[in-house]
Amino acid sequence: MGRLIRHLILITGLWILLPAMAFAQVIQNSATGELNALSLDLSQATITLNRSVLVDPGNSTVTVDPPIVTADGVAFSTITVTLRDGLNQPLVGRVVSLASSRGVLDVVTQPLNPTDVNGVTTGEIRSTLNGPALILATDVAEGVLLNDQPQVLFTLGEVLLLTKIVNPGKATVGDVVTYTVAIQNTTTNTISSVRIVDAASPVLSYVPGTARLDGNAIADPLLGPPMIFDVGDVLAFADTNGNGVADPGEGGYHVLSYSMIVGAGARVGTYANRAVAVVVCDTCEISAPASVDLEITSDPIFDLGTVIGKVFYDLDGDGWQDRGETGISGAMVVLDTGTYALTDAHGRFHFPAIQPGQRMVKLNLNSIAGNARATTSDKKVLSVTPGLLAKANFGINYDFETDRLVVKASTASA
Ligand SMILES: [Ca+2]
Ligand SMILES: [Ca+2]
Repeated sequence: MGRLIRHLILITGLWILLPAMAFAQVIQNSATGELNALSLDLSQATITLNRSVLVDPGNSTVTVDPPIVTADGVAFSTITVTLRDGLNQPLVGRVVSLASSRGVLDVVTQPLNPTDVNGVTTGEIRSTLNGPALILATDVAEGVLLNDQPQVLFTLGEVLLLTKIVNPGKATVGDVVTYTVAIQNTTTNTISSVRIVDAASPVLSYVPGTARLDGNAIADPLLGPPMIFDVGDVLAFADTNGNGVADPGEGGYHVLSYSMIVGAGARVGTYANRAVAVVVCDTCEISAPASVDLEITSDPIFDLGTVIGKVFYDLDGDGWQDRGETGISGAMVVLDTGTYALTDAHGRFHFPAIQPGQRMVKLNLNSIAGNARATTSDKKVLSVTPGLLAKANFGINYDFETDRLVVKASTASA
């Protein structure tokens, strides 16, 4: 007679047979051993202690990969459920049921197996319906809904092609520029209720009343940020000229345009402006993002500063140009930007159109005849302010002793 192995649980002195899948609700003793008709053979029995194995809906996790799926009824997201107890230990051999927050509108494939040794089991979700679905996972035996409810976003895929330009491509503060977004349907389906989400730089402001679709005025966008333009239905692609793309005048081609003004907060630099087409939800993207750069340049009168100064013969060496102390012509003064200026007949120099900020001006002593030395520092750091003058004067004196030596030496060698 073959041996029958059973899981036995001792409750109030009685041995009761339970299916192998049973789980414990409380701490208890259990024994696995040989059962014969008369008594348990304790010499063959193994005794194990099981602790409580209640699902902890907070410690358990539910993840989806990928989180964004094309709503074609074929592409799917894998749902991974990890069941854990209150001590964060995996729960093994448990049946998990999956559902979508949108119910039967989505196709959910239930896990094929109970949770494995790591407490993990997986299922799938696919759909033909655009929009977000939340994943609901339940431990069947206990009827516990897990806290994690990750979102799977079903989209149409990248069915539209956006191309964005800005005109002009360079601007200064106060200028108005016009953005144009070409929208091309790559499918022969009409795409309903399309919106263009435009993440513009905060230094740019939409000019009210300038939104146009195919040349016709449309409602101003939601200003956000980001701005959201409602462009309605994008018609099916109808390739009249047979070149494979939607061209102006063909079905499936639309143009959105709008103007923006460069705000006072704009600094010199490049500002990218990103647009993407969405349906159903603001993140349900149905195009690749289209981006264009706007270059903000300086206004030479208002945005830039000027550095002026003098190089002079500082007879008394006090660092100031006093009466009778003349300017030195032809001296080279170098700016930290790499540009340089030569002093005029009066020892004056100036650097126009200088970027504001801390700038260093340096006198090149080698550019002055004789053994010149500076009575001031030969370097000056200036705070250059937009639209204003910053000044740096350099005093020069000569070391006559050295000069004489140099003159003697050169005479001797001549
Ligand atoms: Ca065409
Ligand atoms: Ca002086």
